[in-house]
Amino acid sequence: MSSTWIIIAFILGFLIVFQIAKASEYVAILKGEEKTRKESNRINGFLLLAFLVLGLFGVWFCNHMLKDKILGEAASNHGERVDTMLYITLAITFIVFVITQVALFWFAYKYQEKEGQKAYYFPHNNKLELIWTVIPAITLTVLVGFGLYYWYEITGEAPEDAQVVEVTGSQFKWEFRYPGADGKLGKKYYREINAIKNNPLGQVWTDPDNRDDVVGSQEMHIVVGKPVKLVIYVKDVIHDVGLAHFRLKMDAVPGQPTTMWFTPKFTTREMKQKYGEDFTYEISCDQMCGAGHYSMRGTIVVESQAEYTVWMKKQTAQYELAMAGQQPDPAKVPGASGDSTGNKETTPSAPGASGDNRTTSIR
Ligand SMILES: [Cu+2]
Repeated sequence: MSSTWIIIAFILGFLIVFQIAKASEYVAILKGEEKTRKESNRINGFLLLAFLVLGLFGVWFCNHMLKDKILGEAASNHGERVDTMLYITLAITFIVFVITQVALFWFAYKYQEKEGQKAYYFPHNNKLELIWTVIPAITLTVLVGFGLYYWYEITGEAPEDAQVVEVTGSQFKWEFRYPGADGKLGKKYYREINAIKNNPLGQVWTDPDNRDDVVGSQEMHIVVGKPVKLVIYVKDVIHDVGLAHFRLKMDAVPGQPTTMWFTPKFTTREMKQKYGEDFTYEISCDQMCGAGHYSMRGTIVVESQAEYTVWMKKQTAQYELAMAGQQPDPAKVPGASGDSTGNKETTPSAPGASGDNRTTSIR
């Protein structure tokens, strides 16, 4: 019903505009074309001026209304720099915006057609060309230079003591893997991926480094003030790890792991104190990846080292879950005891596989 009314309103509107245009055409004929043109020039000049004033007011008003709606303080060291770059870019573009818009609309008003006023013929000026080419070129080079510097820092080598978290995206969820006490992530092979056998990431169980790796879904735990290196994988299409509060974003590309690192500055609790109890650090998918793209939201818990250690102690290595679930064939799984006493502990035979002890805290 409402669409019928909208169509009727459109038709009426069109008829009114059409009639007004026709009427002004008759008026023009009656008054004389030149006089009408001058009058319409004057009106347009004033309208342009009004548009300038209203437009600038609108810009101010939008910024004023929306300034509390943006994400708040950046919650990582890299984020601070990204924000600084953003504010510098905004300041520069704002100055250029105001100068060009005022000049555009003010000139259109001031130099409208007038009796006895002739346009000045000004075809070329090398000096002006040089100024408005060189100044933007230098400014953009500096901005891009800073951007590249920060980009290479974010995607470059993480500090030695960085916590490593592997992030794997798939339609439509995030999975996280943490190295156990050995600090090493075990090998993966895509053909090993088997959700029923409790191996969602395709860990290769013969690799001893896998024995203590912890796998979680939808919630990532990291430590405040400690660098985190994300190693990003996907199982299907291109996704994108979006960490808006940390001002970071990285494509997750099939067949090509990507990395980035950052240091979280505030715990989730501190952010809740600042921005209200419903604050959540969010990991979103920033790449349209299918019908359920919108639901690909995970959370990040930033906590103290002590809290993280307690949390990590409560986790069970994926290896243990997988072995418990599938009643492994002792002949195939090295060191698997396969007994039915409920004791899920395995005694891996491979050398260097002693990092199985879940009570040992992660660095
Ligand atoms: Cu996605």
